[in-house]
Amino acid sequence: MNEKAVESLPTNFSGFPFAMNLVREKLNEARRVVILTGAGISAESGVPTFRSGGGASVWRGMPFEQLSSAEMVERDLPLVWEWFDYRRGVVGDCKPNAAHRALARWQQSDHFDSFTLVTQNIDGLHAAAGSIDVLELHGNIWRARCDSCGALRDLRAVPPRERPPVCAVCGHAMRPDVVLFGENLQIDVLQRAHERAAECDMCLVVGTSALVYPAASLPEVARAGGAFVVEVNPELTPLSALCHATLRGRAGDILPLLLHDGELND
Ligand code: BV8
Ligand code: ZN
Repeated sequence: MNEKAVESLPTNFSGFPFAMNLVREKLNEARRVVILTGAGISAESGVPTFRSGGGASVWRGMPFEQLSSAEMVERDLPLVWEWFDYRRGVVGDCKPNAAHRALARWQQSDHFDSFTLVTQNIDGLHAAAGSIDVLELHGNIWRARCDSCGALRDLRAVPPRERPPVCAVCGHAMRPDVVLFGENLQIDVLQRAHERAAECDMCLVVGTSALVYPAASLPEVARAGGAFVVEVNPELTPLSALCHATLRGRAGDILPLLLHDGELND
């Protein structure tokens, strides 16, 4: 399929088989790839999503945006720890699915000159699938952080009753190492994601409702930089209209089919 034919496509073509072949073609030609994932990529692992009825949206009668907020850390740190201990209990037995594994294989295949995986997820499943250098925009549910000296602790090494965990360096009460609503993202992580998005030639957006900023601005940056932008999601999102192609389906079904090299697929 030649470039002209692709450029003449309506900007948001989602006729499935055609779109799949087009995306496969573009992905195999791509040299600098950025992948942005959200809760949807972990849905098939059993991790509840937030907004697509996945069950992570309300707990003890409070919406998750209120529980996962800077204000709640100030107001009731013990409750924030209970909320994240509950979430860790849910995520603890979840394993990477075929979508996580496909992305890890793409990275290991060295098929691309540059491959950047950016995730909004805090479940750690990309690393568990073998992905490395994952840009975790919103932190990681398996770590505690000290807001006074910046020290980190792996929560798998902290006794469950030690709540809040105590900083081993300065003795301060620690909080989850997760970016909460109303908190800034780690600037170096966000900057790296932004730079890669601006210079990529293909951006794949997988399993996000594209409502949370600044994460949701990355595909916009990629598009403005001339990248071919693709969405993988069973539902339409505010991002869909900006994409060159939307693959309406589940990440675990679609991602393993996208990269030609047979041995890469699940
Ligand atoms: C910031 C960690 C600057 C916590 C998360 C008022 C005050 C302060 C800030 C704001 C404000 N109003 C707006 C803002 C900005 C705010 C924001 O964007 N709010 C939104 C809701 C409007 N952003 C922030 O606060 C950010 N910081 O702006 O700093 C600042 C500082 C001070 C004051 C002002 C500004 C920080 C945002 C980070 C918040 N932390 N997570 C936790 O996990 O508890 S965000 C949270 O939402 C998760 O990380 C999650 O990943 C993320 C996005 O959700 P999704 O991943 O998209 O998940 P969702 O359930 O929504 O969608 C799932 C999708 O998957 C669906 O589309 C579904 O169709 C699809 N799907 C389902 N199954 C599958 C599938 N797809 C593929 N395959 C499948 N099988
Ligand atoms: Zn400390």
